[in-house]
Amino acid sequence: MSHAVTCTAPVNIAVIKYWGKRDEELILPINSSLSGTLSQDQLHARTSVMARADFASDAIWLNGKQESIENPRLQNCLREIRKLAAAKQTHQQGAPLPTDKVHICSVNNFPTAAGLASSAAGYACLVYALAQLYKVGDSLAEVTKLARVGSGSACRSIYGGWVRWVMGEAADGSDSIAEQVVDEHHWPEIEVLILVVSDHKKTTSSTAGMQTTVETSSLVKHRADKVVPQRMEDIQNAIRARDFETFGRITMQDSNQFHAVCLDTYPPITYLNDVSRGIIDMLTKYNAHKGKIQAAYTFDAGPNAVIYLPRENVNEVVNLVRHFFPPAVGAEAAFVRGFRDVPA
Ligand code: 2P0
Repeated sequence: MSHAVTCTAPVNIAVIKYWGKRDEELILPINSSLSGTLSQDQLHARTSVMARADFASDAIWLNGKQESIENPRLQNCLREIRKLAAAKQTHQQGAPLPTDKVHICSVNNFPTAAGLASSAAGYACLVYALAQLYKVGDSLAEVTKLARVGSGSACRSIYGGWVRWVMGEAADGSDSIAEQVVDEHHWPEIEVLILVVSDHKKTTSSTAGMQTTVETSSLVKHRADKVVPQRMEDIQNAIRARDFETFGRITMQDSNQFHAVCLDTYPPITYLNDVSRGIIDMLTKYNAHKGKIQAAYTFDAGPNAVIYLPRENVNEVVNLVRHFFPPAVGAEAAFVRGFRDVPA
């Protein structure tokens, strides 16, 4: 007998960035973080999982190509889910046995390693699908913990709307979970514009980059201990109050500090390029010209810009981008999207 589940999960884009772990194995961060989950209409991972007693071994295909199932992060997810399945007192009706082998097929509909949070959507989708398959993860909080051990930022893609990942204090990671701050209906005027500057694979992976940062940067300690806690409070209040001025300022400041921390790392990490810096300049001048913040940029571990902005400013900003950064220059207004519901 075979059991199969297919899910999709969206990308999330942090406005308070996660950068640095206190525990590499359990993926426990040195600071809390907060993100908006995008609509899954355009940027998503789609994962199918199938378990059968007669499969010879576990196997995984990513974007149509078979990859090693021995990836330690993947093994951690599979082991934790099977442990939960085995711990259920009675075998769950309609679920495979924990000993059945599983085949996993996952496809991203966007560049996989260009700093567009592909691992977040990928692991959120994988873990959600496996939890459905094995009928474990009784609460979404539990599922966020399972997603976290695949990739830290994945825990935030389990919810729609605005989501915080609470760093937690426990050494076993039991309180390091994602929680929804407000759902996707709370601030429907906000849109997300993604400017694809490059779809090449990034030069320094987030995992390796943040490890070097924790080992060498003094700025990151200051950031984690002294800056982020207050910013987490302030941005949640701004989101709840739909205060775009405060939200936008903190978003841009936190992106700037994350990239300053990258430069404070030794050897330094550079994710932004000249086009990224040009986009920062353009939006800084646009906001100054308007006399208040009308659009807020943020950059992850790559040169691509993500712009949060009220819908009424989308056309104006898209026209500015087209004027100053035509495709030949390197940026393209690729996606305009809002928020979404939980994985489906
Ligand atoms: C974030 N990033 O909060 C930040 C901003 C990149 C810059 O989460 O090692 O791929 O798998 O836990 O989750 C990228 O880190 O790293 C990331 P792992 P992950 O979205």
